[in-house]
Amino acid sequence: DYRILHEADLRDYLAGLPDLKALLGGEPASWEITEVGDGNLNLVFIVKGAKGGVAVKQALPYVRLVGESWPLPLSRAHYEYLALSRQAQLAPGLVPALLHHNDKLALTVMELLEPHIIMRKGLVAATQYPGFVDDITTFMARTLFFTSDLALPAAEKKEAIAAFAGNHALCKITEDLIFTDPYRIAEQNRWTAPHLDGLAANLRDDMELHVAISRLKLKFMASPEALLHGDLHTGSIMVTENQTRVIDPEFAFYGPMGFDVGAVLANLLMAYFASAGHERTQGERAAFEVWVLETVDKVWNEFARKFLDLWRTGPTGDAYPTSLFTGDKGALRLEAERQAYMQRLFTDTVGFAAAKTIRRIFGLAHNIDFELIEDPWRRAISEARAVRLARGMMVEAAAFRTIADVTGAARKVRDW
Ligand code: SR1
Ligand code: MG
Repeated sequence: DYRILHEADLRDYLAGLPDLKALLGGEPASWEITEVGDGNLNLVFIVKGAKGGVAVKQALPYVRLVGESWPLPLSRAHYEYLALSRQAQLAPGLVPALLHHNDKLALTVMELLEPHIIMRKGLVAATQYPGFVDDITTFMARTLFFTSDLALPAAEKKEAIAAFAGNHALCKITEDLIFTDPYRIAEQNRWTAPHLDGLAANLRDDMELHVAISRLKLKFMASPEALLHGDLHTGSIMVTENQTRVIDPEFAFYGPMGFDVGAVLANLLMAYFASAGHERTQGERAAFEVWVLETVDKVWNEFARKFLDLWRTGPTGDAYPTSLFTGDKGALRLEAERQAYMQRLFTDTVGFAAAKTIRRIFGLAHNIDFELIEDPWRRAISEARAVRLARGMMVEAAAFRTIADVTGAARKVRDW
């Protein structure tokens, strides 16, 4: 039953769904339909009628960025729908409203987010988002805590892991493109050449880095701690000045929490390093860079505060049974253990943030933060700074004890 939908086909399909037809309003022939997808994998249509609009996402049976030579299961649309539904329960108002889903067509219809834009585009334009920290930390704290063994009975957690286990083709993309290819010769790697040729060769020869990235890969593959978004970069977040919506969870699966938190931090840090390469006044540049680093600090600190708060006051899962931590002595010991847990999660986060940075500079999929810096030397300088910080964060993740250690190191590298 699957077919790739084109405009006319989509119009007929939506016209056959009474609720959506009413929401759009007017005659279907008058609906304005535009394909706007600029991501790596899917088709995305904006449909506007006399009364309202919707966004329609359809998975293609291959990787859009590469073409039909790289097939990819349509089932990712099913997992994206599952994840969006769960995230909507756990973090209401922070994901787009789901209006319709069709597994066979690998198609999902969602609320049209207007006037939201992709956050990465805003960051490239040096826009500051005052509501972002509160929203993204609520999203991460709630989706990660409530799907973990800290909050769930073991059987429920295991059923939930199983529900996402089939999304392994998307995990494999991450395993290859983030955790393996940038560190070896791979056909699809690319970088700002020849400026970064030497750095690329260093990565391929750096055994400490190879051990560190392999440990992270193992953690990614073998630590089903919580339901991850799985691709939580600033291209998966839509914003206005005061609103945040997390989109595109097609990489969702049960994995290590630090992978999501690290993705957010890495993409903010890349926006920070890219800033020096973009045309903007000195004043704009300075204000933006101060804001981004403050945001990095606050994202970790607020996330940790909210997560711990949920742990102290929320439901109790089968890990850390309350019967083992009774009385004042038990309460004190459990609180110390919570702090130790957060420290381990921070170390994971630092390592994953580094991995998410290096892949954007030497792997297949790049980001516009760097790509839109026209002058290759300026681009390469921004990228090399990001790699310098990332190398240290990956190999010596545990030496970064607080987020201030990360932002402090970023400031030093920025002036390098
Ligand atoms: C072939 S897919 C490349 C990348 O696009 C997605 O956004 C993920 O980040 C993936 O790694
Ligand atoms: Mg995406």
